[in-house]
Amino acid sequence: MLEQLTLYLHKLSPYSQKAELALIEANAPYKGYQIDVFNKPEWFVSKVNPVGKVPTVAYGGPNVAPDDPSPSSTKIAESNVILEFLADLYPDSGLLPKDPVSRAKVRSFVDANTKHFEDPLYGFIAGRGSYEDVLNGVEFIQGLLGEGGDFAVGDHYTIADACISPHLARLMVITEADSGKFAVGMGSKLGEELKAPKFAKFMKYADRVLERPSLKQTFDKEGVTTFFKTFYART
Ligand SMILES: N[C@@H](CCC(=O)N[C@@H](CS)C(=O)NCC(=O)O)C(=O)O
Repeated sequence: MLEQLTLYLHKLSPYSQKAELALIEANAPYKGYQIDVFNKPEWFVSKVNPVGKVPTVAYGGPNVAPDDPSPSSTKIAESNVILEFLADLYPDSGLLPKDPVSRAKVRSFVDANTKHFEDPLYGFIAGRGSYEDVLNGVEFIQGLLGEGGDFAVGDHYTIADACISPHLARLMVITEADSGKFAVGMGSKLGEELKAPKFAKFMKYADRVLERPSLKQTFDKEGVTTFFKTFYART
């Protein structure tokens, strides 16, 4: 029998959203608990995650209140590790396919997302990365997308889709709202450039995963737009 699972998250955190997406797609029961990452409770750092980051999962142990975590639950940090853990907990969810080749493809996609898409995207939003690196990342990801299947790998939602969808949602925010620390107009320019036939496969994939109920349920578009406008305000 599965044990209690508490997800410590922040509603605007893309990394937290990855974990929530996987939990929802697996139909998994969980308790979500919001952590104010700008003013972290002392107990979160001392009892849940010494690094103080969300997402973090507390799995097992007694069914305690999230703000009174038990030392006997296992604490799991890092969004991609959490995705793998959830796929292991729910082997019939399809979050990881059964056959070794497809599993390797999903894991390669997760790795590529971190290196080629996630990092360049937030570098660009924070004003320390380049526009070209984001476009190169889009091209790299597009090259990994399978033919015909609706999802990143094959015809089933996997942790590959869960890991990239929060970033696709934020990519669309910066192209629509031009909000971020990059030069004025570069977000809109990116949006225009992505409409080119060259990126059609990537955009079709993005549209498809952004339409999923799990994405809509976990994405506070207005909150993220405001956050990008204020936290990454141009000075
Ligand atoms: N590599 C980590 C990144 C997690 C992360 O940076 N989380 C941010 C929120 S988006 C956080 O908790 N920041 C608080 C802090 O760094 O003190 C993951 O994939 O889980």
